[in-house]
Amino acid sequence: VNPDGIATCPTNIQIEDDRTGMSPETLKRAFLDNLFYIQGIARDQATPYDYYLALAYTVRDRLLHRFIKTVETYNKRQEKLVCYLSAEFLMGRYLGNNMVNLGIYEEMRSALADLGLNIDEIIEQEPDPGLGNGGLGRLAACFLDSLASLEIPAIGYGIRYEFGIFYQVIKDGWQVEIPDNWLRFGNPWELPRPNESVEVKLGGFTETYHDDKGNLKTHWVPDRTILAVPCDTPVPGYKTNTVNPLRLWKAEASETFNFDAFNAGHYDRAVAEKIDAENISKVLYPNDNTPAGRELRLAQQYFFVSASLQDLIRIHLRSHANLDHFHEKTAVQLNDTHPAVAVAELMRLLVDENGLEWAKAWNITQKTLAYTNHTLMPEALERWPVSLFEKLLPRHVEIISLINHFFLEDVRTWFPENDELVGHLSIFEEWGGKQIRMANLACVGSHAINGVAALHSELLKKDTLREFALLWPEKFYNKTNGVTPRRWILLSNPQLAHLYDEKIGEGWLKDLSLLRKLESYVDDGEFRSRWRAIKQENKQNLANYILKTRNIEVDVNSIFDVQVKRIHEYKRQHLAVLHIITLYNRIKQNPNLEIVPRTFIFGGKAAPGYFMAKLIIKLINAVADVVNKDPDVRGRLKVVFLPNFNVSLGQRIYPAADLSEQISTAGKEASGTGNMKFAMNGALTIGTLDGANIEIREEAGAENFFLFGLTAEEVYRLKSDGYDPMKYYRLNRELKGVIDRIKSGYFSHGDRELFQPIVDSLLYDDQYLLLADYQEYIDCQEQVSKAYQDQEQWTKMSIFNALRMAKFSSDRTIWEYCQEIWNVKPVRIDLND
Ligand code: 4GP
Repeated sequence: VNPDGIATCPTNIQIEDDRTGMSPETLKRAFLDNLFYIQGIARDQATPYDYYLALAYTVRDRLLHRFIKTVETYNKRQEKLVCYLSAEFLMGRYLGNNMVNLGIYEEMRSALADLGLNIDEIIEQEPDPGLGNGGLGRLAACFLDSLASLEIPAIGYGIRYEFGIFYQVIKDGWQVEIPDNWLRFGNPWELPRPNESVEVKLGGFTETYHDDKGNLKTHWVPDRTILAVPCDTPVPGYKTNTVNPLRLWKAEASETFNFDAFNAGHYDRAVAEKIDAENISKVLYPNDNTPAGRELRLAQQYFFVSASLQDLIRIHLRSHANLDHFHEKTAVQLNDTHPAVAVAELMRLLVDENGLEWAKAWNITQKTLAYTNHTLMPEALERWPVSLFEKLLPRHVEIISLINHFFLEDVRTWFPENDELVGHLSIFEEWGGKQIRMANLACVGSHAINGVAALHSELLKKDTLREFALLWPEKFYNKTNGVTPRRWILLSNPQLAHLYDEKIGEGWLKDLSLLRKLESYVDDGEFRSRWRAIKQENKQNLANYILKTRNIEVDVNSIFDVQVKRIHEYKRQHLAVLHIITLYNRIKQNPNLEIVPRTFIFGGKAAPGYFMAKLIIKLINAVADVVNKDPDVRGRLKVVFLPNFNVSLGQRIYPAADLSEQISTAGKEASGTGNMKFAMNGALTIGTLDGANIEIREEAGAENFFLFGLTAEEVYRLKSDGYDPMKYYRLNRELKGVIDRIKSGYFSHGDRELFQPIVDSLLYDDQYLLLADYQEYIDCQEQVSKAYQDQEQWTKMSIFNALRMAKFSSDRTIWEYCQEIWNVKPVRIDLND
């Protein structure tokens, strides 16, 4: 009974007031407290998901004072802020990463162990937030980690999709897409900020008027207003006090329902507007390296861009009288062209809404914005029909026309009578239905343009953005991609991290070049066997997972030969399939053939509308079915397709790989980032001279890399000389045998039609030159097998790869952006300030 005479019930919970303490004892009390008072559940009733939430809240508490202090410090210090505008943030699970960055992982592990709970099992409860398609979205996530770790004032701006990238299941060998309802059980990491909502307008028309000084002005009369509600997720740096916001916008109706319609009994109509508005942030378009080209997609792009820029202007005006110095305090990076409408929207906000003169606004806009290109595929460059743009954003079409007009006027004075050049540079594509070229808009409106690997940046200048590079060579940069070693080494491969810690301390996680100090250990037999033991354990873990999820037994002593990434013809998963069938045919011809056993592991999603990619998944599974069951093969070859490849599955796979397949047609993969994660975890790469492979090979040493295939230059030449894939088919007996086996229906229960589209595309078109690269690929794989037989030598190569990847830490990439493009400095967060 308490002093007021009210009976109290014993809870066995010691109420924990200290929400910042990091000792195992405090953490344990806080966890139990949250389980009881937030989850509202008794321990003996708690599900694993309850434990997850209680743990998440315990960790979140430890982020919040840092988060609040960070924002407070930024407001006070007024240093320049980086804003990363991206339609995708593929963050992966938060819990483990947040504990790692706070430095409480081990404390938490022991606190939970005391309670008889296993931290790894709890971590597995978190839904993997898949708000991105692949490389571009995951890069944004690595960048946020590095920005906070380098103590850079930054905000990530994007869309809070209610449904992320679909969940992939495999049925009868085919990909089937299931909606990803990731928010179903709530999201403990996000903090909705409804009081900071902004209005985003769409549709309608424009009209002109005279302002009080008699100037002719334009006014946008939209026909729809949508509320953008920010939801903030704290993103902590690794062992810094910096916790930056990832601000994702949720679309809501400005009024919940239409009262007049409701009163008149039209219930559907009363809520129609609400449904319409909410649709904008409903679902991520599942396209990678291809534009979706739908009205809703354009609405999504504009929605988050407008909300973010309004937010930035509001932040600026809180402490500045006007926007004259906006660009000195704000750097906005456009992650591909998805947010390129920012060029027009910032102009509109400055000129129409804040009364700046056009020329001044244009200067601010260009100095604020910078653009990163992520793809060389011409079909992937976004273009919007002017008619569609006009329907949603009539004022922006006018603004873009004016921007284009002034820009082309300049071009004509610099290059008189060069209509062809003008045609290439124009923001508008005139033929085949007028369109807006978003890459051109982004280039014209930005002060910096960059590619994501050295070769890619060169090819942008030589090809995709050639005319802009002629015009403004000084605007072009290269920023080779990187990945965060916190998630991709420490969290994914704790044993390897532990080995590093033991030898050189923990400094390598902030400065990956320190790993070079370990190079002398390659000659230490004991070190090498530890290295092998770690790989072996990771392989065993993956083998267990494969057995559990796919019911396939794999040999952990075989080469784990892995290709995980989005399924795309240019990435050439089907080239790897040709290799598998080559080995299979050899075994069928000579069942006693000695071959080095291999496990081929694939994973990746296909865009639901991309027929060939889906057929490639079916082919992989069809070949797997035959090969895995054929007694002649006697376990020497296994083929596994792991469904639903995502960030958390990646964390299992990269550390377990022996061989990393990076086999895109040269000149097609802008950079790749999976290639970096594999190498950091000690896989050797078989790859073409494409994207960042080139730089990985330079860093690891050519002798530690399996190179094959045509160069970008040779690809170009072969194509312009007239490429004839049929010639390779006719002249190469083994290749012919492989294709004929697919053709014969051998992998499709006698159905000769099923894989016909793949066969035809290879024989009669072969855009991605599989047949031209086939023989070199097969020969190179032969060398891989040979090298694997010398385990000591293989281990040395593996060690060199892992230790020499400092260049591919996203810390290095972000630091370069800070220095060369954003001109921003770190700001230290002092919790006692
Ligand atoms: C990807 C590129 O395909 C990949 O090479 C690159 O590493 C990654 O961006 C990050 O820069 N592009 C996309 C896309 O994901 O949707 O265009």
